[in-house]
Amino acid sequence: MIVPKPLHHEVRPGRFVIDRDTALTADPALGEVAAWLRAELSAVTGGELLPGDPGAAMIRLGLDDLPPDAYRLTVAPDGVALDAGSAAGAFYGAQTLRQLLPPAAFRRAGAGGPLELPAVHVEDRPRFAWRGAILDVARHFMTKADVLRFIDLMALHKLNVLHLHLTDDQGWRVEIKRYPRLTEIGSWREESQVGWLGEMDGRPHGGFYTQDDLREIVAYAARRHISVVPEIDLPGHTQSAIAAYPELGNLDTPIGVGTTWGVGHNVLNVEDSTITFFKNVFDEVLDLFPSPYVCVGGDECPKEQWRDSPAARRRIAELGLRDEEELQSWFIRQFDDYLTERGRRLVGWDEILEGGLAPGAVVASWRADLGAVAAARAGHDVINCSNTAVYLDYRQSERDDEPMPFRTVLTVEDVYAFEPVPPELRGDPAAERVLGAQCGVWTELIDSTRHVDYMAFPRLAAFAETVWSGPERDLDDFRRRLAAHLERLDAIGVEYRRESGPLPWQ
Ligand code: TNX
Repeated sequence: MIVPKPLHHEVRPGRFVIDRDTALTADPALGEVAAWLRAELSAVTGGELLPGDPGAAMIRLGLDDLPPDAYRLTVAPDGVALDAGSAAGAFYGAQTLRQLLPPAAFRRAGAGGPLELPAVHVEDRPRFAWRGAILDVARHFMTKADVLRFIDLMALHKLNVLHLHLTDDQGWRVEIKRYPRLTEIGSWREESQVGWLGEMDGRPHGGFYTQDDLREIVAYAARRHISVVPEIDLPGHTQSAIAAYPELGNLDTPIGVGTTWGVGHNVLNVEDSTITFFKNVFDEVLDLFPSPYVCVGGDECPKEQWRDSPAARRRIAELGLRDEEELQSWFIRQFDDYLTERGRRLVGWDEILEGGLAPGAVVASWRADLGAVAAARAGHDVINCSNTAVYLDYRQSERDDEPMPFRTVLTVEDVYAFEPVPPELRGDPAAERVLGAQCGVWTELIDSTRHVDYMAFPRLAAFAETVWSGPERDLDDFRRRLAAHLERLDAIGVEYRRESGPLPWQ
C-alpha cells in the first residue's frame, strides 16, 4: 500500500517487529538518513534504535552498486536490509519502510509498543529526476513552521524540489540586507481581495523570512533530499518591490503593495540601475540557496507601461529590438548571463521562450503542455507544470461548498491521469528534455495551512505517482493504496479533502 507506487513490490511471508531493543546500523555515508529514520521510529516506539550488537535484530542501511536514486528494501523476520545507490536512494527507501508500518507510526508519539513490518522485497527508483511542488508564499505568507511541515509532506511523497515563489505583486517575502525596504514595505499589504471578483477582506496581511529562516528551510529540506529553488519573479509580478523602491518602476506616482489578484500592470523599468538592483538581490539569494537552478519568473509580463515609457522605447531602439516582447527577452537574458557566470542555471516560465532564449535556460511550462512541447523541441530542458493538469489551487468539484470556485475542476483522478511527457513528444528524442514536473499551490485564494492541506491533499499524492512511478496508470489500484495512505495523513494531522466532507472550516 505504498504511495507513490514502487517499481517492484513483492509481499513475503512473516513479519519483522521493531521494539525498544531493535538496533539500527548504517554505512557512515548514510549517517544522516539513519538519524532521520531513528528519530521518526523512536518517537513512536519510545526506544532509541541504537547501533546495537551485530547479533541483534537489526535494521541495516547500506550502499550498493545501484543507480543513484534507487533502493532495494528487504524486510525479513530476522532483519531489515535497505541498500541504495546514494543517500537520496536510502532516504526514499526509508520513506517506503515507514509506509510499511501501521498508520499509527505517523503520529509524533506512540503508545510505546512494538511496531510490525510485513516481510517484503521492494526494488524502486524514480521515473523523473525533477519531482517538484511550487509553494506560493507571496500571495499569502506561510510561516516558517508551515513551510517545514510542507517539506516533510513532500518528502513523504518522495518529491525532491520545492519551488518557492518568494515574490509577487502582493508581497515580497525574502529579507535582502542591502535593500531593507523590500521587506519593511514590500512584505505587508493593507488588505486582500477575497475571491477572484473584487470584494476586499479588510485585513492587513504580511510576513517574510529572514535570511536565517531561509538557511534553515534550505538545510531542513536538504536533509530530506529536497532542493529549494527560489523564485524572484521578474520583470512583471513586481508591484511589491516597486512599492518599496519606486525608482524600479515606470510611474511618477508611488504605488502600494498589490491587494488584488490577476495579472497586474506594473512592470520593472529597463534602466541599468534596475538590472543592477536585481543582480544585487540575486547576490544575496544565491548565497542563501545553493540550488543549481534559480527561477527568475518571466511570466505574464505586462507590456503597456513599457509602451508608454520613453526610456523603454529608447532601450528598444538602442538595442535594435523589434518590440516589447524582445525587450522582455533581453531583460531575462541579463539574468541568464549573470546566473551562468556564477555556475547556476536559469529557470523561467514558458513566456521566456517568446523573443528568444539562451540555450542553457530551463523552461517551467505552465500553459498546458504548449510551452513544454515548444521548449523541448527548441532544445531546452523542461519542467512540466501544466495548469490544466497539476494546479492544486483549482477547485476539486462543482459542489457549492468547495472553498472557492476557482477555475476548472481538477479532481484527484484528473491529476492521477497527468502524463509529464506531452503526447506530442512521444517517440520524439526531444522527450528526453522533460526533466520532470511540478504541481502548483498558488495561494491567491488560499490563506492558511488548513486550506493548503485541503487543496494539496490528496491531489499531491496522485501527482507524486505521476513523477515517481512508471507511465502506466491503474486507477483502481491507486484508489486502494490511497485509502491506506489517507490513514497516514490522518495520523500526521493533514486536513485533506474528503469526498464526504465536511470542509474543515465549516
Ligand atoms: C498563473 S503559473 C500564474 C500565477 C497564478 C496562477 C493561478 C504562472 C507562471 N502564473 O501567478 O498564481 O496562474 O492559478
